[in-house]
Formats: sequence, structure tokens, C-alpha cells
Amino acid sequence: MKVYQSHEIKNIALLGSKGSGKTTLAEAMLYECGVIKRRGTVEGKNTVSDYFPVEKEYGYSVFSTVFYAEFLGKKLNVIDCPGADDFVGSAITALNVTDTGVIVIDSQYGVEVGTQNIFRTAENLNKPILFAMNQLDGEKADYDNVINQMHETFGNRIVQVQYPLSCGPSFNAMIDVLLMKMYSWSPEGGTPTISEIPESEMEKARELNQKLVEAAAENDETLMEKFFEQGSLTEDEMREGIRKGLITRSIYPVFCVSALRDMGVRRMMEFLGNVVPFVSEMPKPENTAGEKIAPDANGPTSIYCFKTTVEPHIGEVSYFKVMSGTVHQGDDLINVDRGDGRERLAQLFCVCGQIRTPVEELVAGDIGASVKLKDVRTGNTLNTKGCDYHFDFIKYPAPKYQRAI
Ligand SMILES: Nc1nc2c(ncn2[C@@H]2O[C@H](COP(=O)(O)OP(=O)(O)OP(=O)(O)O)[C@@H](O)[C@H]2O)c(=O)[nH]1
Ligand SMILES: [Mg+2]
Repeated sequence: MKVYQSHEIKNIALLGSKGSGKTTLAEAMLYECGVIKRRGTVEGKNTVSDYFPVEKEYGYSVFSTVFYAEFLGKKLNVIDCPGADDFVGSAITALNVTDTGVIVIDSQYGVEVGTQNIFRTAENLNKPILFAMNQLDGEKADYDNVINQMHETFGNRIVQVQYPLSCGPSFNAMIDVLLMKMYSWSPEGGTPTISEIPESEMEKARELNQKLVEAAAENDETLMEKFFEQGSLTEDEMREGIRKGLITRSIYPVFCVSALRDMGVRRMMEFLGNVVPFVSEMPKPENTAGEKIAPDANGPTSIYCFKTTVEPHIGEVSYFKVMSGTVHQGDDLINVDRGDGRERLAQLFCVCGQIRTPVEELVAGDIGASVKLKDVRTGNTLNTKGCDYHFDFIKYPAPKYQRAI
């Protein structure tokens, strides 16, 4: 598999309340980039993401699942998180090791408690956020009502990038006001037909496009001057402005999707690939000594283990983020949190649920996994000899219940 450089990697967390459609969206994303040939469903118990028996039995995610999508020459590392409050720890971990959160909203139920909770966590961590308004094909979908709720709850930073022409079971088309095009689908979804905006929608589309242009221009003085001179921006300038707005959290773009019918998913992935920030553009994480560590592929190798699973026939799988340097297959690293024990990373993988693809090396900013390490726990930092970084940047909330003493 290709080794991606830091400027080709985007790390994204799929977040949102229980049942909003994150796992179904993950499935559609994997299908769109060709990892799977057939989309599974949560009901069919055959999704890439919910592969543990307990998840199949209950029909919802219990663990976060890491997957990657090679798309438009970029590597999107995505973590599908459980929405249930009981498993919020996984979502907090995922947000800490990724750079952008996609908050999935069920357009039948709107802004839920789970939506607000995860939004607050992202706010505390200063992470860029975009919203995926999902289930637009659902019986009770009500896009306009949910957009109003979002404005009330999250303020005027909510910016519509798209709007549906109708919602409910008839949903099959939307207007994209960034590209100023209409997207429509046959009942099977998938590849859209892209056409000109019909005259009847032009006024509304222009109005929303103007709002988007203004929001994009606000984040850059040069763009602002250009906007005042010409009253518009090119598509590339808008992308640049939106990217800056995402990083400073002054824009929360809203996308339209039906994950189940695979409508709007590819277009949202294009935005993830082309617009959301790269690892190198985000604030540098701090080590325990308070030093900011740049995701520099030529720096000392340091990896942070954020998740451990036990898989049948394999044993422990350790998921990690490369914080700096480059980790190669066969490297010996020192576990600075477990008595400086030496660990050989005999195998390195990029992971899609339980599918593991061997990779020769992973560079700073990337996410991968290794197996059969001797004594590595979640939260441990493994470094090259001579590097003494530790990371413990993930802070979990206090438990709601605990045993009385
Ligand atoms: N009609 C419709 N149903 C959807 C859509 N997306 C998801 N669903 C259904 O909504 C239910 C929940 O979907 P999931 O993908 O498991 O939702 P989730 O956000 O991963 O849920 P948790 O893992 O519990 O947080 C399932 O029955 C899906 O089939 C959609 O776009 N349209
Ligand atoms: Mg799920």
C-alpha cells in the first residue's frame, strides 16, 4: 500500500447521537472509495464498522472503529464512534487523535442531547466541525426545521453548503451552493447526475451562495478585500476561506446526505479531501513537558497508542497515531510508560475495521496499527531511543456513577 505523507493525510471522527447513521455513513464512504464492493447494513449485521458480536447482537456501535479511505490522492483516516452516552470515552479519544469532527444529525429528530454533548466536547478541544444532515429520505425528515434548530443551538456559524429539493422518501436531489450545481440521483443512489440549477431555485441558491461567500471571506483579509471589490470569490478562494474558517471554528458547514441510499456521500467526501485541514495545519499537540510537538516526518519517531482491541486468532491489536517522525516495519521502539520496555513493531497495518492492510512505514500524522506487542496499553507512548516524550492529552469526564465507599 502507498505510503502517504503528512500533507496527504486527513484525520476525521464520525460523531453524533445514537442512531443518527454514522456506521451507515461509514459503509457508504468505504463503498464510494472502492474498499467494499457491496454496502452492508446495520440490520443485516454485515457492516465493516460494527463487526464485534456484541454490536451485531444489539444493532448499534459499542466500540470506535478505525478505517481509511484512499480518495482523490489523499488518505482519509476515519474513526466511526459510538453515539450512546455509555461509550462516550471512545468518541472523546477519537476527537483527540483526529483533526476534524463530522457530526451526523438525523434530520427526523434534529439536534439531540447527544449532538449537543459531542459539540461541546469538540468546542473544548478546539476542533473544526462540519455537520452531515442525514436520513433526508426518512419518513419524518424535516430539513428546514432542523436548520432552524441548528441556528438556535449553534448560532450564526452554521452555514448551509447544500439544501435538499425535497425531503422524506422522495428525497433524490439537492442544490450545492458552493459549486452552484444541482445533484440528483436515481433510486439506487451512488453516482449523481450533476446539472444546472433550475430557474425556480436560482433565487434561493444565490442567497445561500452569498452567505457562504461572506462567511468564507471573513476569515482572510485578502479575500475580504476581493469580496468587497468584486462581490464574489472563485471556488478555490472559497475553499481556502472555508478551510481557514474551519480551523478557527468560525464556520460550521452543513452537508446533506442519505447514508442508507448513498446520496450526497461522495460530494461530502470531496469536501473532506479538498477542504478540511491537513494534520500539519492544526495546533500542535503538547507532550507532558508542555512542549508543542510538530507532526514532522523527519523528527524523532514517537507513536501514541489510543486504542487496543483483542481479535480472534490475532490477540491484541494496538492502534496508534504517529505523533512525530516515521515508523517503519521492524522498528524497535521504547515504551516510555512501561519501564522503558523494548517493543518490536514487526508488522504495521492500515486498518478498515477488521481488515488489515500491511504497510511498510507510516509518517507523522498518520494512524495505523500493530499486533502482538509485548506490553503496550492504551495511553502509552513508544519512542525511538533517545526521545523521552510522553503524551497524555486525552482527558475523560468524571464518571456519573461510582461505587459508594
Ligand atoms: N432511512 C434511512 N435510514 C438510515 C440512514 N442512515 C442510517 N439509517 C438507519 O438508522 C439506524 C441507525 O443507523 P446506524 O448507522 O447504526 O447509526 P449510528 O449513528 O452508527 O448509531 P450508533 O452506533 O448507535 O451511535 C439503522 O437502522 C440504519 O439503517 C439514512 O440515510 N436513511
Ligand atoms: Mg454506529
